[in-house]
Amino acid sequence: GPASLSYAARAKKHANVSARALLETMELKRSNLCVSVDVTSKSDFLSIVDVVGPYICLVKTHVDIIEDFDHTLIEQLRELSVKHDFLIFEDRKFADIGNTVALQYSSGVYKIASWSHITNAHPVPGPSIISGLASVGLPLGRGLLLLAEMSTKGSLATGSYTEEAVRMARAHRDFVIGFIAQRRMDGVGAAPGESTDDEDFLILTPGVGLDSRGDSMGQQYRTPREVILDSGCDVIIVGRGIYGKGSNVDIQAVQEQAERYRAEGWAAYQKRIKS
Ligand code: 6AU
Repeated sequence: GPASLSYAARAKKHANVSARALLETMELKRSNLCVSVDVTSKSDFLSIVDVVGPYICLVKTHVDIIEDFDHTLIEQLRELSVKHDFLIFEDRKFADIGNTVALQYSSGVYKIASWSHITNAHPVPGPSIISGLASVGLPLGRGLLLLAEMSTKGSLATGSYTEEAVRMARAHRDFVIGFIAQRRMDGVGAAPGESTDDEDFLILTPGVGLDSRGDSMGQQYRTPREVILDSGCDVIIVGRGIYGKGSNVDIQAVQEQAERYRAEGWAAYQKRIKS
């Protein structure tokens, strides 16, 4: 399956512009690290993105937590994405009817579709959430991830819910490029005899930490090696493990942690494709 192929080989097989660009960037920068920059001030956000930029393939944002948000933030984020060559993933977790999510994606204060290469959605409303978002994102070359599983204790996204999410994605492979999940989804939920050999969904995995096994609010962490080598996932998403927990950002420490997670994630990938 795709887990044994190089990111470069997989890039060639992807029709979606954003999936291809992500895989090419991963290969070029030797990085399967996505940093989740969940801070509330514009200046902290931009200084973290600038310092982790060289080590990442993707920046994940929650723009709606930034207190002093304005459109210069997006302009500066785009400049940094060109300077350091990474893609942008707004972690919006859409979860409404098609018409509403199309408006939330295209309009409002954030106009997410105009700057975010990748976004994500909960499959809970059914296939109409994909067609609603695709009506906005596909003409712009954007890609969507479905939340097939979650990293939190007691998650309801398991079993037949996860299988149904994968079936929904399979029916919309032009726009759905993969999943937020904890393991590979190759063949999950396939009918008996149904061939899924040609599918290659990207697995982006949060809940990654080297120095902690969880937080006090239900988050659970695994190491890059457990995620990439043992579970066959493609991208590690790391937030507090890199930017820290206190209110003051130590920019030197942020750089060191980004380097450390990049190296761990890449070593696990190299081990995987060689085995
Ligand atoms: O590394 P952390 O725990 O500081 O941050 C993890 C990030 C947060 C969450 O909103 C997000 O990953 N996340 C997601 C995503 C990416 O969709 C899903 C999930 O199951 N767990 C999770 O933590 O920004």
